[in-house]
Amino acid sequence: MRVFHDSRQRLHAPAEELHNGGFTAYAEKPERVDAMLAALAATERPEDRGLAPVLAVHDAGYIRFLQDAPRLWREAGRTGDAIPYAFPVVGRRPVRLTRIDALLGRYAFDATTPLGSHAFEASYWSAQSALAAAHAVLSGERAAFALCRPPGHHAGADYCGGYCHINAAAVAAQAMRDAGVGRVAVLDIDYHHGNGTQDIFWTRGDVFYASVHAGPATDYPFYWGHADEVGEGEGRGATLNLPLPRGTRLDSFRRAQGAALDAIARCGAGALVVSFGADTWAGDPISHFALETDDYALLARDIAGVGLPTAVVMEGGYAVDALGANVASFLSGF
Ligand code: Q9C
Ligand code: ZN
Repeated sequence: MRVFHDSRQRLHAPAEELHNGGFTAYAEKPERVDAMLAALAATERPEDRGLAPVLAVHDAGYIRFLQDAPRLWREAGRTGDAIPYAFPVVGRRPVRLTRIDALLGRYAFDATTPLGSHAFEASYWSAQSALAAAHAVLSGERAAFALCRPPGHHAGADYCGGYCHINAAAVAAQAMRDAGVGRVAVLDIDYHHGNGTQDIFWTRGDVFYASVHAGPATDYPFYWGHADEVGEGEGRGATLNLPLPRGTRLDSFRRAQGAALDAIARCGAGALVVSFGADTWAGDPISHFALETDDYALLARDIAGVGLPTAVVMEGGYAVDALGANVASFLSGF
């Protein structure tokens, strides 16, 4: 399978994150890339398709913020990574502020996504890798893998969060639409709900979003991913959420994914984007499912059975020592 990755994706390396009330080492670290590269055959560098495909799903003011934030942070006299701490919560009127802390609160939905000076660059190339995989399958590959990192599925049109800045899966799905695929499906099987992807396509009927994830009553991102979220307007019925309890193993995960695949097969999609997270693995340090390495090959075979051209986009997975084997197992199923 063709694998796309750019070494600039490695540059983003925040020192610490706010986790359960204290600062801990950043889980979404560049060593994740090394672990995946070591387990995969040769990779290709993506072509640079520019900002236009990114701006097709993201707000221009938000993208400018991602580019400017590290400089504004330094100009405010700060060192280290920019971290938001005050948010314009429900009911606050939109005000045009320029203070870095106000911008951070406006364009982030959590405080676990530090913006180091390379966040934009790394995420830009992560999105280019996803675009390359999308174009590879549009040109006839049955499946292609974008070794994305930073991940993307928590990033919405105008917000970052959950280690994500640019939503690579959404950029890829939109690129497929713009290349003439009438309907695109996104299957999200990261441990966490992909709130950003869901939000981006919430009112649209042309991109079907289905997610299998840890129930938001116990797990991040809490405010999205409940079973009754089905989309709105033209997008009503084009969002499917299948939350599962902590401790979930292969049998019930596979059943839920099967329900998502049935819906995808019925929706008339001409191409598929898979947001793949290996944080469903039993030993993941921040997650609570119980999948085993061999399970991923089986899950991938079920996905391949739908018969759609498929761009696989990497999302989470934080057990670095097992990450290569888990990704290789998943890709072997296609
Ligand atoms: N105490 C992805 O897998 N932190 N993002 C949760 C739990 C955020 C995960 C805190 C986890 C984000 C792409
Ligand atoms: Zn995740």
